[in-house]
Amino acid sequence: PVKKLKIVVTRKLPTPVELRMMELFDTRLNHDDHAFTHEELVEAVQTADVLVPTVTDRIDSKVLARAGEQLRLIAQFGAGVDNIDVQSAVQRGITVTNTPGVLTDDTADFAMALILAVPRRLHEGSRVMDQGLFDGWTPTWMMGRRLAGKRLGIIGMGRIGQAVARRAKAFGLQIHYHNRKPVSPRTEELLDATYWDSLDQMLARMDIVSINCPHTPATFHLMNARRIDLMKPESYIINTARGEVIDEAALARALKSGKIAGAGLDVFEREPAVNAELIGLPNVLLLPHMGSATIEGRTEMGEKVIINIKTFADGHRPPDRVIPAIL
Ligand code: 8YV
Repeated sequence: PVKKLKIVVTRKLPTPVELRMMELFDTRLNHDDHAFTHEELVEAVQTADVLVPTVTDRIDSKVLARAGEQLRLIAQFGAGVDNIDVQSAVQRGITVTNTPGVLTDDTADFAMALILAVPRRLHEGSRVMDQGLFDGWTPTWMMGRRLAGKRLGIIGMGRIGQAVARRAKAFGLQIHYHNRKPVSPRTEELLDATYWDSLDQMLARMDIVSINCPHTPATFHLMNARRIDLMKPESYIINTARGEVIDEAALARALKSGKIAGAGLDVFEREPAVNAELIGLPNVLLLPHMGSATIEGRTEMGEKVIINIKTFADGHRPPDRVIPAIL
């Protein structure tokens, strides 16, 4: 009976994942890998038993209002589910799942790469070489900032935040964090991490701030102009989570005027659009949402999607069910 389950996958996924899906379910793939339009999403929710969307699909209440009775599961390929109106889906009796865990290390590596790269100006050095402008070493050229002994403030101490903390600790950074609530005393001790109930107070004292929280109504523009202003002029901001957590226009202004020293951004408020003011700034390293882009990670994300669908189809609770109340 599972073979009869109609699955619509909105983006091209790693080939082994697609092959397995075809084997197990009645699967419709997106061969040319275009981003689904609103109309295509509506068509998909009217025909599919299971929709497999990604971060690029906006499954809002308008799309969900058009869903047919047959749609039972939205099995997101991705950890973040801010593209889905989960509340609306659940109210309609549609289960939502995601793929946490398997992209933790890759995303944390990426955040750490940015933490290492931005203060040491790797992007600036690389541009010099690409443009053939290296005309000799001098003792005072391309001086960056040392990491060891500095304070890293992590916003969002979930799986990825903790994985960033473990890496950063090995580089001699002091770990601070802000979260809705403190992590367990054991985790805090292992990470040597200091909890800040007040984000404002933490921000004023950090050398690097890393965003690792999901985008929810509560975290939208958490880093607004006022909060960015609290940061030290010699501090850096790193975002591998969601662009919406930072007011991008306010950040661009702060970076241009030297209110903060630099930024490493892998995510943007209106992807794929990037605030034009951010482009070309020497103190900014921009990347096109690559945090979880490893062959292993993307394959395991696909495997998780399959497990969620299979478990659901077998009449059990899928392992990665998203519960709206905890968002
Ligand atoms: C993916 C991500 O690029 O999982 C997430 O939340 O942002 C990334 O891992 C994307 O979600 C794929 O849908």
